[in-house]
Amino acid sequence: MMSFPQRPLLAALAAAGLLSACALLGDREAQPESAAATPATPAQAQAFLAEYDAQAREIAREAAQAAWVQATYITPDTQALAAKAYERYLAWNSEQALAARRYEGLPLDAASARQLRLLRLSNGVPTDAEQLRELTVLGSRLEAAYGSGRYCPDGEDSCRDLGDLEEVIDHSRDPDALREAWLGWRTVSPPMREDYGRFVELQNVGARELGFADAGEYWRARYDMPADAFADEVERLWAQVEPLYEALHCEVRAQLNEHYGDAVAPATGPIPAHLLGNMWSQQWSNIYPLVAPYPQAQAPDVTSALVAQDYSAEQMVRQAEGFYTDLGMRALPESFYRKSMLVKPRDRDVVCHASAWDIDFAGDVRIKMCIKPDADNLSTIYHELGHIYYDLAYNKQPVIFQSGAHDGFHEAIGDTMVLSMTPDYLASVGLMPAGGRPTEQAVINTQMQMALDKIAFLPFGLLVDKWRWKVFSGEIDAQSYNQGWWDLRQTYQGIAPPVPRSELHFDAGAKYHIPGNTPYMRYFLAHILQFQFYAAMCDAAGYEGPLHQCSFAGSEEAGAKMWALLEAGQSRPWPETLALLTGSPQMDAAAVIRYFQPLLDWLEPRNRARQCGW
Ligand code: X8Z
Ligand code: ZN
Repeated sequence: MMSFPQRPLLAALAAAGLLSACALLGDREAQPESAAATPATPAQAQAFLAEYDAQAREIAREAAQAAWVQATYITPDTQALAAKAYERYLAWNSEQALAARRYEGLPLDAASARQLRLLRLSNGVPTDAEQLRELTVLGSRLEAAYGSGRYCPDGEDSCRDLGDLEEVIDHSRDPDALREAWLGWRTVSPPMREDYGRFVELQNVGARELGFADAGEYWRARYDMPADAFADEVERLWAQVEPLYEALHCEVRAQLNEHYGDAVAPATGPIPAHLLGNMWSQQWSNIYPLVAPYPQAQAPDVTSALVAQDYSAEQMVRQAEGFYTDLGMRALPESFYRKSMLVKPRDRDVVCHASAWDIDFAGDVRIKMCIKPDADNLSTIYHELGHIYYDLAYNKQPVIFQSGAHDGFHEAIGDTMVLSMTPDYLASVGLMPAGGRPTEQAVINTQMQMALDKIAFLPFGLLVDKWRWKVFSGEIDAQSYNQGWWDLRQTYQGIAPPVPRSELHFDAGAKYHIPGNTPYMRYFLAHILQFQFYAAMCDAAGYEGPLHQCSFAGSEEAGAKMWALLEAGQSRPWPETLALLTGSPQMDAAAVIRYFQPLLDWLEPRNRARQCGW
């Protein structure tokens, strides 16, 4: 739903609610009786939208507040309250979406017509009150089950939560400990499996009421183009970057084989999923020391710098805020620091998965994180502040337009800033020793570090919703969730589970966005878009030189161009908004390839002697 695009339950129960632009639904759906009966006027349509806007601010704020309390204090009571508030919001929004049909086809200004179209598509949930209640209760329960998940091998005292298990996966090199942590976290999800199946059915009911075949088609229809065209668009982008991933996979597999030996990390075939330094094998920078191209040469080590300087969570957030204000953006509201949750409370369960919240469409913005002092967390803070600055920038828009141009834009903003954190920039803020011109070896090291996050992520970003689309359509049925999941993991990522898995498991459910019901293709798109944004901001900053060495930090020209994109929100079809910043209405991975060219040139001769692929 619209006020908290990063707020998963709310965001996605309504299949991202008002976030989305519409596909061509009109001719598929019968007009309600009343539409023909009472002709309406454009003035009435505008009055309707104004009234919708005023009421939405009230009712959505209430739901957001309840959801915030649930996520930062998980109890059966807060779960019930959040589900109830959300149910109220959805029921109200359904009524509004229905009422809006009365104004279709009127000669309206473009902005009003677009708002009506977006409103109509905003509620992919069942209209039946009992089904709606069931849906919100399930959503709330799944989210809470994930947030309070624990692995308890030997009774209460032995329990370890996700943060504890990630400490092992992220940093240990002991294959047995890695395997145990990997399997341990996956004991949390099997109990969700049944709830999830029902949750899928109910989302399909809602999507079908809107005229879609299933909820997957509904999700794909939110990109200002027909659902099928969007699926093709994703394939086109994946084809552009697939060779980069294969080259990285080949190098990483060889290095892991060298480190762990054939018995743990085979030289051919898929890579065992527990060895990649991440609970979901989605970003691999934690294993950089195992794959460093030139171990003797320099490489950014932000984690050590943060630890050595004893950075607090708030200092890390203020460091990131400084990046945005140096681009000419305003300081965060005072309430941001007062109301955000930056560290994990000791005395209660919370959803630690990082998120950004816009509570009231008017400046009550917050982030929720369990910050640890390391490089990954600093990047995630930049990411979350990207959401927050987007929220602040489009505050002047009507509520319905207070969303990303599409959801991939929202996910790309903060990451664009991270690309600008070059060794020079890091040195300027004291997070790396100052050095002169980087050596060629240091450049390759830095590229490898970046690729382990950005390139490694691409197939994962793609497959999560490939799985969900198949689940929604029934191509993967409730008896083959796990088989379907690992088929995709192997096909796209070239990874395999450390031990055989079965349908007693529910490994997709061990990834937050599945129980949290947050669409995931947005992150794949963001990983392409952020390079386009970065290249455009480098241009705006007047930078000339190889793309990977550009930092637009401190450039108000670059900041102003980004701000124009942010301010527009979802007020126009995304290709227009994209063109505002980049000059082109098309998503395109050419900038990804340009950025990583030095690494690709380095990998090519190394991989030539190997048998790549799996
Ligand atoms: O969920 C997130 C953000 C919040 S929108 C922390 N991300 C994805 C993930 O963690 O799986 C950012 C990268 C991908
Ligand atoms: Zn995000």
